[in-house]
Amino acid sequence: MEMMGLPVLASKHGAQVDQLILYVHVLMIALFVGWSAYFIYALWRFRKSKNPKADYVGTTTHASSYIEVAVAVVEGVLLLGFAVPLWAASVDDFPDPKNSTVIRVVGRQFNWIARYPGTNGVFGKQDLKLLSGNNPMALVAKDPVHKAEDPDGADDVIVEGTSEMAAPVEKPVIIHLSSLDVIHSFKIVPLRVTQDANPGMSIPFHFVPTLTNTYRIQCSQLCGNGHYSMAGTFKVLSQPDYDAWLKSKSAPGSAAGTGFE
Ligand SMILES: [Cu+2]
Repeated sequence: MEMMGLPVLASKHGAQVDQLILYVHVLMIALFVGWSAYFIYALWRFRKSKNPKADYVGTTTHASSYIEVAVAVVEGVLLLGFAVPLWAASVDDFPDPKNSTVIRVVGRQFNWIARYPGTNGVFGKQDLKLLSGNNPMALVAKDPVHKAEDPDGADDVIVEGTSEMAAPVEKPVIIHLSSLDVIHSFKIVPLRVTQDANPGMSIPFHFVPTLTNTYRIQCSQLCGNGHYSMAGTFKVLSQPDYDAWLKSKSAPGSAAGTGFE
């Protein structure tokens, strides 16, 4: 893949994505070279000096039909043999949430908010009526009046304002993605993930990060005049580093706590 100049690959399914990109490029190169050669041949073969009078019968060979069929077969193989299985695995074969890092992510103009279920592993309840600037996740447990109704949400970790997220390496990550305002798109190139964030919808997607590093989250839908600044960081850490990271975000007085109490 290095010859294609693709960015570093840091997720399990990403190899299949890169493979498909390579195959599609090989087909496109073959078509480009083939059609270009035919174009030049036609310019020479049907030049005016040798063909002063138009031939109304034209060519009688079926070579072009066979080539068209061959191209369609190759395209069919790419679609049915590679693209569809990859897509099916992305939308159907979800890892067990119990063995995954589950994150709820909300995009808004112009940053990302992330919520982790906290030490009990259970996400707190949400109630749209409680949505406000101070409670962008509409959490029951973060509302001063209703907080006693949902003890599960009390330990939820919310990272807001820094667009920072993290997950342990070699463990599946499931992200439930939504938006507070317009359509955004959550993209991390080295992890080969891109998913639109739609207001009113929660869309899950999954991946397994394979390389510890800090990656850039970018918004890949033009979502307003601050779109360029809608970047975040996604840290892939060792399990102990991740545990420490999550703890630092849940500590009182950390960035995660601001605006709710
Ligand atoms: Cu955006």
